[in-house]
Order: sequence, then structure tokens, then C-alpha cells
Amino acid sequence: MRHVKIPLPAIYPITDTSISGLSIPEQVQYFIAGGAKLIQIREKNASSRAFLKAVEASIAIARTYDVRVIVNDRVDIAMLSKADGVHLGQEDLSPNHARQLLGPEAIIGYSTHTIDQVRSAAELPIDYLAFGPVFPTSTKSDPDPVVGLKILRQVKKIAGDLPLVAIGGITAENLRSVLDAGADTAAIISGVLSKPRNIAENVADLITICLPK
Ligand code: TZP
Ligand code: MG
Repeated sequence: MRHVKIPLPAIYPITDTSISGLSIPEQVQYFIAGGAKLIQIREKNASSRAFLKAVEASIAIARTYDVRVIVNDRVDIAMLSKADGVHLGQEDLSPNHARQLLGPEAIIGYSTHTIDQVRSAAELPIDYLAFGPVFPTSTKSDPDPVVGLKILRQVKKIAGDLPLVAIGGITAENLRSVLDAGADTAAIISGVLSKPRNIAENVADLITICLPK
């Protein structure tokens, strides 16, 4: 049995400055106001210095609410900012290298897009496995092919006790189907940052959908 550092909450919002039109700390504040307990900071366009500054400011806010912050892609920024962990893709530093740098307590998440990648991830020092895009998404440039709910169900069986985070095109309308397919958590960008409601309300609504009936 793996050592689970924190029980992963069902909703895992991710920042995106171009969709929201807000600074990273502002988005983090809204996520927290909506009840998020785990947040990922993802920023593809900022300079390293600006990104570090934004992550530090976000972590200062998150600490006062006991909210965990994961940095997308950048192990160096996660280290410098003392973030709770890092989220790595197939082209980023490997989970083994990230673990070497960040130590045993860091949360390391790892993106996968195919069953083969999921199988290869089984032996890696990771704390959760992300899989997707489950549904079509226009948030990621050049996304991998859509995997759908049937493959997500298969991935859950392969992942075993490794927490499974579904990502890609998840909204209030399809969230229940993703959880029913076996995802422990839904990582969501446009579904929290786009209208119809404000960001905090969007997060709160999604959390409500996950509550047992
Ligand atoms: N990885 C796979 S799909 C995706 C990422 C980062 C984008 C998710 O964004 P959205 O808006 O929730 O579809
Ligand atoms: Mg990446």
C-alpha cells in the first residue's frame, strides 16, 4: 500500500491566466473561497521570475487556509517556493529526478494519456496519476487524443490504489460520470474559470456535485 500524503479532494482546480484574465494569486483566492483544498498553478507564458513570484504569493495565501499548492512543470519553482509538490508531464523532468530534488514528502503528480504510459507509471515515485483528456478540451494546445470514460475505467483498474485524477473537458454536467468511472479527483481548468457563474461559485457547485447523495 502506498503512503498517501493527503487524501486527494474530489475537485482539483488549476489556474489559467489567459482564460480567467486574472493574476495567479487572484485565481487562487477564488478557488479557496469556493472551498478548494488542492490547487495547481499552471502558467505556460510567464517568465521564470514572474512565475516564482506569483507562486510564492499564492502559497502565502494558501498556507493561511491549509490549502495545498502544486506547481505545474517546474521542479525548480516548486523547490524555491516550498510548494507542496509538482505536477509533471511526459516531457518534464522525470518523477525519479523530481523526487530526488524535492524529497519524500513532496506530492508528485504525473500526467498520462495512454494505457501504456499508465502501465509504465506504476513503478514511479508518484502520489497520483493524472489521465486524460477524458473529454475534448480547448484549453491545452495540441492535446493528446480524447480517451473517454471507457478507457478511464480501465485505467482505474490498472492504477489500483494509486489515486487517479481525471482531466480534460470536465464540467458540472459530466463530473458525476467521471467519478462513477473511477476517478478519485477531477482536475478542472475551463470548468471553473469560465462563466456562467463566478469562479468561487463554480468551484463550490462542483464540490457539491461530489458530495454523497
Ligand atoms: N492535460 C490534459 S487535458 C488538459 C491538461 C492540462 C486541459 C484541461 O483543461 P480543461 O479546461 O479542464 O479541459
Ligand atoms: Mg508539463
